[in-house]
Amino acid sequence: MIDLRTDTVTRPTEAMLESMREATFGDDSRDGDPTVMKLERLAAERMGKEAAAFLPSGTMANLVALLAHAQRGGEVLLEQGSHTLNAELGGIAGIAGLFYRGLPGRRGAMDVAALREAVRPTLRNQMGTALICMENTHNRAGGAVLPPAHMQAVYGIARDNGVPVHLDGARIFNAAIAVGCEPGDISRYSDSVCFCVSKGLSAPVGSVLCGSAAFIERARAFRRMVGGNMRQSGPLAAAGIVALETMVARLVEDHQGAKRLAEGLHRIDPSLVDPRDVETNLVRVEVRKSGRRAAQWSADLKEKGILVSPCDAYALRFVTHRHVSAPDVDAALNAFAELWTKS
Ligand code: TLP
Repeated sequence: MIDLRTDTVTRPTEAMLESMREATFGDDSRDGDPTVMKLERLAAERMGKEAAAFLPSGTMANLVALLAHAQRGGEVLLEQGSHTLNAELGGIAGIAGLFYRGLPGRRGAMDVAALREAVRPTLRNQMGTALICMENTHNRAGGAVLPPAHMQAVYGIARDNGVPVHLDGARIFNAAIAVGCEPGDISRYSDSVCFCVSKGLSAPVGSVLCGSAAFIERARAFRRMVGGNMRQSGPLAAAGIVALETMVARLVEDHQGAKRLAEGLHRIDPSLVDPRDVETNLVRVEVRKSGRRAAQWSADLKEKGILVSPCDAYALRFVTHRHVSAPDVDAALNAFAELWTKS
């Protein structure tokens, strides 16, 4: 099977397994654990923030960020295709008690004019904006990178209005590699940022939330509240450290694989994808022209040994990662081409 469903399927490297065996086993929830603290320091440093907290997942990191930034009943402004609104099962409202407004966007970048109109103070008769969120890279927009100038504009509006900004940087290292900058050059346009070590960076589990020392102190309390304290999480943090120290630069290979895939699909039919839109390791493929739904496509591809995820009724998502080689990409293209000519 060639697994193009997601980059979370990446297995730990030998160096990670070795570091996990040698890790400390302190109780992170009681006295703290030296390996977890090391990962948190490293993460905060990379993101240019004062402090960080290690969490079990990106979903929980976003939830804890919402809880730590915003009071119940406040309004959160996000791009309408964001992962937080579309794939985190409504925790923003159901758990954090926040009202939200999805703003229109282009390739994951919210419309700045719409943001300017939507942001508002709390008055006697209206709830105000409690938080603005961005996502970079943007999952549903096919791994699109937010232009730094866009992030700067959003952050400027937020600051002018005294509103904090959270960045869902689950794949911020992919964004940094694509732009050719440091992740800190991206996270500087946010007050908090979370990223995953469990995706293309290949660690088995974990996300890190970074921000000011006071924010992270609040976040630690909410992490405990939602059940995110992990006790002897040293081995998981150890793998995360190896991920940060050794697995970032190679993400460029995943981006090259995604480009190769997009170019091949474009040759099969230009309606499937525009390779110019593929900036990182996610490829969003529009299969509407075939008349067959994405779920059907994914079932048919599975029979040919290719796993992909439907991401909309008529769109598939192909994700490249460490276990997908150039010949794997070509095999996926051949399988797709056969099915396309039949449709
Ligand atoms: N994304 C996953 C799942 O949605 C399936 C994926 O395969 O892409 N923010 C963004 C932008 C994400 O893409 C994800 C995970 C998360 C947050 C949540 O991270 P986890 O899965 O660790 O809770």
